Amino acid sequence: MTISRIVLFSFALLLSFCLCSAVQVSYDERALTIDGERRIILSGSIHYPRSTPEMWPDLVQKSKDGGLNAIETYVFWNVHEPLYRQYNFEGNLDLVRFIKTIQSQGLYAILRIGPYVCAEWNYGGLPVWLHNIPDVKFRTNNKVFEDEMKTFVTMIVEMMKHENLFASQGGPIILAQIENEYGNIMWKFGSDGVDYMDWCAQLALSYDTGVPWIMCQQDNAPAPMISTCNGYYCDQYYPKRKGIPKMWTENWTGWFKNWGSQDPHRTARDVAFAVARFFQFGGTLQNYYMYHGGTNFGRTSGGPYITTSYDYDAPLDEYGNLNQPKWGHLQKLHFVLRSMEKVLTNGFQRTVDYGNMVSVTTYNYEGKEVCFLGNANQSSDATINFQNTMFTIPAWSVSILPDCYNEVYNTAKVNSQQSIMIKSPNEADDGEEPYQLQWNWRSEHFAHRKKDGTVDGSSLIANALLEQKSVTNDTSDYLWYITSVNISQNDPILTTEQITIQVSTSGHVLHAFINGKHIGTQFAQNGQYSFTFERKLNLTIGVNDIVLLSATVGLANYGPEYEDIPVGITGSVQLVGTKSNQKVIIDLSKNQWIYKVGLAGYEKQLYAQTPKSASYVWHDIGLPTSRMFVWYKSTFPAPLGTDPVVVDLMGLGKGEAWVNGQSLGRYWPKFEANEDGCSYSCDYRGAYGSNKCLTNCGKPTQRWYHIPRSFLKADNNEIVLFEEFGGNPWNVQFQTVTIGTACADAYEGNTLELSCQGGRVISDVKFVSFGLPQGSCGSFSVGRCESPKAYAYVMNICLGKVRCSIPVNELTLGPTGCKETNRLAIEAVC
Ligand SMILES: *[C@@H]1O[C@H](CO)[C@@H](O)[C@H](O)[C@H]1NC(C)=O
Ligand SMILES: *[C@@H]1O[C@H](CO)[C@@H](O)[C@H](O)[C@H]1NC(C)=O
Ligand SMILES: *[C@@H]1O[C@H](CO)[C@@H](O)[C@H](O)[C@H]1NC(C)=O
Ligand SMILES: *[C@@H]1O[C@H](CO)[C@@H](O)[C@H](O)[C@H]1NC(C)=O
Ligand SMILES: CC(=O)N[C@H]1CO[C@H](CO)[C@@H](O)[C@@H]1O
Repeated sequence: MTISRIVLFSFALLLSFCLCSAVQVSYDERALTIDGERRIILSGSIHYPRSTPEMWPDLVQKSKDGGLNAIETYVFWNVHEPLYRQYNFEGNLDLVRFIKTIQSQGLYAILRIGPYVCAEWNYGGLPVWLHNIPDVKFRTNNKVFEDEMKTFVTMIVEMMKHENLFASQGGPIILAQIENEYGNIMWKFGSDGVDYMDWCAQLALSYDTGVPWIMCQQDNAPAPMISTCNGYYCDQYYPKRKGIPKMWTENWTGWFKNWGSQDPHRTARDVAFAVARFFQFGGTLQNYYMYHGGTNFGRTSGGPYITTSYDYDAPLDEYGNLNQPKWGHLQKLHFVLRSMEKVLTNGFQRTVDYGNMVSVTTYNYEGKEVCFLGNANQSSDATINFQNTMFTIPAWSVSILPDCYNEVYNTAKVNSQQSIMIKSPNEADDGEEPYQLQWNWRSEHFAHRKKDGTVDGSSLIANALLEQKSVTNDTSDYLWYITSVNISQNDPILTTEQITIQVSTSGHVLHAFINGKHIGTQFAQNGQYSFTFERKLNLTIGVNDIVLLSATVGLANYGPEYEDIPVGITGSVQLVGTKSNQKVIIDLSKNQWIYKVGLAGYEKQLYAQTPKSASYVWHDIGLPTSRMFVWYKSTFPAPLGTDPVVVDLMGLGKGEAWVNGQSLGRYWPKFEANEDGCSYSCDYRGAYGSNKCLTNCGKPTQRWYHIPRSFLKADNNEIVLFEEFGGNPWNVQFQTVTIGTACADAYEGNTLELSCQGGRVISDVKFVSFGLPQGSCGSFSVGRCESPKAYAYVMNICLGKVRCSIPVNELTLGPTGCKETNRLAIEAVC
């Protein structure tokens, strides 16, 4: 369970919030209106539990600098109410503090209460105890579910009202959401689904918050609920009901990652294209899902098998760094769009089709005109004559002309720095290389039956195999299934040639022990979460102990009735003796099974920095490697500087890691990403899909784990690892993430900003060419023509600087003699 520790409340923050006056939020067929003015809302998703309160101000500031005017978040019921009627709003679950952080920077907030959230979040954000209440049925016309949902949603709405956080009270919240993508699964519930949707709408309205409510992916949402679009592209989406604006609540900036899958990437050019198209065709509100993805700390990742990193290839990376050029390229787009707000939201809109997927849209308002030249053809650039000027529109791009004459932005032309991030060793190590941690260790206990047949700490005995979360309520990943079988001397199974145990499980990981001996481990792979475990074994005459340990790796979060997807040993457990064609089967499924939830080391809180664990013995010699079920502990100094910190867990198998008692999440470096499907180059053109532009094939799915700076003290930080599969901690290293190489590839007429991070300066400039340079960052080369003066100019103003700004034109960089539009390419080292 992820009850985060109490973090002292920053009162300074509370005092800094503005006493803003109430505004009237409404909408019409074109846009959301704030005090009667139609607005363009550019929003980004940041989920508060996926970072820390100490990171929030910086994340919000970078969102604002990136041109957003709103932040969106879900509300995560299962972490706020981990046990029935026991609430937690502390630390990174402090929703009020998060909303006030948004407010203190003058941004709007969009609150998607759900409470179903999907979001690759454990169990879609609904509490597992809710599923264990008799007669409950999720997300349909079911009294038990609706009563609990109402209790939670009411609490959240009241909490927001109490702090005056709705716009109608002077707060930042301009929109709220009830349910979530219900339209995708409603068919499953027939008329009950319709009743439930109406009930949701009535519930939302009953709160009288003074702000509009949305229901995303819900075409038939009852008025006045506003249906909105989610997807990679929403330009061809139009609301079914008249009088509501075209709004896009989830524009997927990238994609999430599973254990065993490669790293997905969505190019800055394609995201920008999708956004520009949306605004070309009448959109006025859009939200990036995600703008900062962050980290699934503790056991919060959904799935099964969602990784601990939820980077998402978002404009801010997992650690809060600018993901460049994505952040910068979108920033420029946001500024252009916002400069045209009045005309876009009020103007008369006219689109002319030029054929071949090329179209020109003009908005016209009070004598002002803005134009979008769009080319959705994925292979051929287009040159068109528009108002007696020739314009070239690259394939799969949109050009924006705020005066219908000058192109100020094209989605395929990136003029922002590209940063190549590096992980550098802990500088607090006094230069000793490699820094060797001193490890202590102790073994985790295997649960076992005592002589009298009982099991210490068991919670339940049943003559059946029980579904895992119905026993654990998901308070732990681990559940022991323990039984025994008495084999008499003349049992026919002893006459067979070979005996195996067959366990059919719904996943996700199974360890088996017979008579105290580990006989095997198996985990789900290739998306097949149910599997049959089969191993040879020897039985002894008399009582044989059978101990099975099942582990989950995130509960399902999506799909109709996802809540009923079973985990744990739900099939059968059999001993199968084989002799030629004959089989002797002893079915243990209806045996007496003793259940024990969790592991002893968790029970003792070996990861915590409390006296409770101090009294336990840790060994400092004979460090075991490649041994399953070992706890490791070490101390380390915090890396110097301000750059984000990660721990490299290469060499470890699977388990969980903690720093100073705070969980970094599950780790599993041994699980390698698929070998296939990666490409060296990534074409931004053509519709994106989550299997396009993959990297990291054949490498550990996730090797580095984020340690937020606020988890660290200057020295004597304690790291604890629980190693479930067996691994080697000798290569564990602490590193900082910063910009290693900064490249520029900018077109004439732009101003290029080049910068390092964390106080570093540009220490070297490896390549400069102004003209027609070829290649890309890391492999630039000189083209047909270039200016001989560019190199000296760039060296002069950039070398030794934290940041520098270069006007890209012949005046500063010298004449090139090229006939085409000049470009500037730079590769600098931070
Ligand atoms: C894209 O352009 C090519 C070349 O002009 C043309 O053959 C093709 O039909 C176009 N594709 C679409 C979808 O219009
Ligand atoms: C799980 O929750 C049920 C009620 O929903 C409760 O009766 C049971 O004791 C809980 N079990 C554990 C292991 O917490
Ligand atoms: C196991 O079975 C044998 C023979 O049926 C019996 O004598 C013995 O008491 C049993 N042992 C236990 C622990 O039940
Ligand atoms: C079973 O016993 C045989 C003979 O002692 C031994 O060789 C074999 O490894 C054992 N198998 C298992 C699965 O323990
Ligand atoms: C509401 C919902 O389920 N939205 C999902 C859309 O798909 C993205 C994929 O990442 C999920 O994260 C969202 O939660």
